[in-house]
This record gives sequence, structure tokens and C-alpha cells, in this order.
Amino acid sequence: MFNFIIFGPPGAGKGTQAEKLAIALNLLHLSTGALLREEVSRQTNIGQRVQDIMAKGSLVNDEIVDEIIKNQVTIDGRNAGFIFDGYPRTINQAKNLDVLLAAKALPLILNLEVNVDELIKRLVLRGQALGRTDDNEETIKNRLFVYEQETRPLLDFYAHQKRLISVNGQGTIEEVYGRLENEIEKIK
Ligand code: B4P
Repeated sequence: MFNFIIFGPPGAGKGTQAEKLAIALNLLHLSTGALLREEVSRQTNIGQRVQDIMAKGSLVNDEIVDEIIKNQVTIDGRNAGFIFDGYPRTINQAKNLDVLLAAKALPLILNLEVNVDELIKRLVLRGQALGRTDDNEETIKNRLFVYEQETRPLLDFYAHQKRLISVNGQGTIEEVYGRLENEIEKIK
């Protein structure tokens, strides 16, 4: 059984590729972004606490996302593997996930590499198409800054543990997916 983390800056294609991999490999797709947006749209206690943070493009507290992930992993603790999308985003979250999965397979990291101009272009387009409140230029810049400060350092953390697989995330969705498939084939 494999567990994966799909990793990369905002707009790298994490959600897009995770959805496809989840179907192909029968994995449970857990997107903290989607789970948090669901809390906001239902205006739950958590949703009310996180909506302004998300609208600014900052990170929600580790405690909140750790708890959400813990509940999902425990509730859906069947034997299928997981693909984590948008989680972890901090070193603390990464350590928390390893503890949570200690009895299962530690996840491998699939890192999508995309240049900044392309990231901004994709997110602005999505903002126009879907009207996501955090897909405007000012917020996108903050999300990219937060990624550099808090999330990119995880790449070293995982590289040291030899759990990091990086692929070129540019090109069509199918081209990127093909590269991920090739890498996964190598470790099977
Ligand atoms: P997320 O929902 O994770 O937002 P994201 O980084 O933009 O990724 P997403 O998966 O949606 O987009 P993708 O790259 O697939 O997080 C949103 C917010 O929630 C965060 O800012 C934060 O506030 C909070 N949050 C979430 N998780 C958290 C955590 N663990 N800790 C703290 N806070 C957390 O796709 C982007 C666009 O590109 C799409 O429109 C897609 O269609 C397009 N695209 C994809 N691949 C393409 C390709 N190859 N070519 C052209 N376009 C492509």
C-alpha cells in the first residue's frame, strides 16, 4: 500500500493531479483546502474562524488542520492508501502526519515544479472562471510568499529522508500526469 503527498506551490496542479491519481490508484483524496472551504460554506465554528485567514491567503493554524486530517484518517481508516493534497504545509504538520501514519506506510512526496509566471497565470484564470475569493492577484502574491517562507522548507525535510520525487509540472494536465505515472511505476 502506498500513501502520497502531492506537493507544490499554489497553482502547481496539486488538486488537479491528485484527483486523477486517486481514481487510478484507488486512493482516498484528502484536500485540506477543499475541506476548509466546505467548513466555510457551511459556516461551521471552524469555518467562521478560518474564512478571513483563507481570504488573505495566509495559513490556517496547524491545530485546526491537524485535527481535520486526524478525523479524516481515522474515520476513513480503511485499507486504501491516501493522497494528501495541500497538507502538510508546515514542518509541524509534516511531523504530525508522520506520527499519525506511523503504523501505516509513510507517504512519498510528489513535488510539482512550476515557474512563478505560470502559477500566477493559472490562478488568475481560475479566479475569473470560478470566482474563488483567494484567486485574485494580491492574495495570490501573498500565497506564493507564504509558500516560500513556510512550505518550501519541507522539500529539504523530505529530501533528507529520501522520500522526495520531483517532476516538471509544466505542460498540459495529461503530460504532467504521464510524468507522475512514470515515477510511480518506478517504485512499484
Ligand atoms: P488549496 O486549496 O490547497 O489551494 P492551492 O494551493 O491553490 O491548490 P489547488 O489544489 O486548489 O490548485 P491547483 O494547483 O490544483 O488551499 C487554499 C487555502 O486553504 C490556503 O491558501 C490556506 O489558507 C488554506 N489551507 C489549505 N491547506 C492548509 C494547510 N495544510 N495548512 C494551513 N492552511 C491551509 O490548480 C490551480 C489551477 O491551475 C486550476 O485552475 C487548474 O485547473 C489549473 N491547472 C492545473 N494543472 C494545469 C496545467 N498543467 N496547465 C494549465 N492549468 C493547470
